[in-house]
Amino acid sequence: MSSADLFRTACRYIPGGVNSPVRAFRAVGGEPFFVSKAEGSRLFTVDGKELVDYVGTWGPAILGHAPDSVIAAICATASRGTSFGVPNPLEPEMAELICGLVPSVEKVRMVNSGTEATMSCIRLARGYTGRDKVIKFEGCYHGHVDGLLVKAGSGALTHSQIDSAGVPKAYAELTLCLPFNDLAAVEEAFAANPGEIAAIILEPVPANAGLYLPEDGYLEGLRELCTQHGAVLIFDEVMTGFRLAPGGAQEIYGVTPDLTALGKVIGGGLPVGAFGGKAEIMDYLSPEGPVYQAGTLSGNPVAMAAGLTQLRELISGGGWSQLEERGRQFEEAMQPAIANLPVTFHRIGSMFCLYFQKGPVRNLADARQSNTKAFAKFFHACLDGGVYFAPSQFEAGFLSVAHSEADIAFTAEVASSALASVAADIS
Ligand code: KE4
Repeated sequence: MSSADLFRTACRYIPGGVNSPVRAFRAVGGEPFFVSKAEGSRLFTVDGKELVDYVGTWGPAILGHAPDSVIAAICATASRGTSFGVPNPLEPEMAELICGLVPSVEKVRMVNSGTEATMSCIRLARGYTGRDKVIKFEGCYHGHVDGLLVKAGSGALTHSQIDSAGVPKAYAELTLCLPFNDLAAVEEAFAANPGEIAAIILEPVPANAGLYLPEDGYLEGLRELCTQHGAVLIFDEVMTGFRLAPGGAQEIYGVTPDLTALGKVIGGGLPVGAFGGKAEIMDYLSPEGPVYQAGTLSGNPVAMAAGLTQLRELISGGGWSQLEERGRQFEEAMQPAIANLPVTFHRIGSMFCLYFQKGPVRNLADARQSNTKAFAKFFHACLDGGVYFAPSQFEAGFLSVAHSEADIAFTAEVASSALASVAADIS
């Protein structure tokens, strides 16, 4: 069946034809293609097209798709049973590896998605502090947690549902949503809500409104304010964890959160999330403490085997220096095409974003100035040329260890002609 046929059937039985909104191509127009196989840096569509993939299933495919070692580990482990509902040896193995790679994580609990990880961090911070309010930042996306779907990024932003229907007003009122890179706004929030703020949660490198970076001193300032006011500092590293560095963004910026949410890379493509941090806080979790959190498939052996194998291959293969080198090559290759256009290219490690505006882009308000119509034309021109970027201006792009220099050269060529085709729209 063709993508069009499959999508028709999907729309009959699945809302919007997709199991996650960002996949619906609503922001760029047209219909999503369906993939029959993915390998290395490539996607193979049911229509016989081959694409260089810069979405990488939104981050997990850091080694590229279907690495031999990960597939072998999944098959071998699954042959011994897929889930026991009883502890298995790979759970302490994964926990020890995560705690070894992320020094701020003294104890960790596995869950099944990034959403579960951030939701659990919030509940834990509230239980630990006895406070209810939470500070988040406009444009940051932390999964579809009720209280965090307030001025959220990613698909919520793409579909202009940054404050989702179905979230009770009472929940939203407990969420203070502030502009990113504005420490004064955070100081004012603490002053206006003395003793009421349980936590600050943020993406240390926001990558769900495109990709922009924390300004010098910003993360350190948040750390100081949380310490001063007795609030829990939560880094949502679901996307940046184990991607930007072994210890994630907190290693790059040298700022230590109290709790960290993790996901994507640690599942090797299977459904996995995790959250961890100070043992003093983590021990508030049931059965040790009064904060309840649970999951039927949390720590299941197949997902643990996939994640452990992927992380170990990253470590043994020096994956992070390869990712930085690929990212540098990609940025260099794109320069000639973007040099004289009013676009803004951001990159950190293997994550990047090309904003269709002259910038600067420091926060959500800036990001929303982008020419999303021009982005949509660029996206389709690249797709027609064999390159798949995220189908929204408000997402990041990802390189993997599997992207070759030839992939990058090919991509720069395709992107260059795609940019030429929209140059008139943005100049
Ligand atoms: P999941 O529940 O989708 O596993 O993770 C939620 C999440 C939490 N925190 C951050 C920083 C995230 O980026 C995400 C999920 N990222 C999006 C892509 N921007 C997932 C793609 C999708 O929603 O289909």
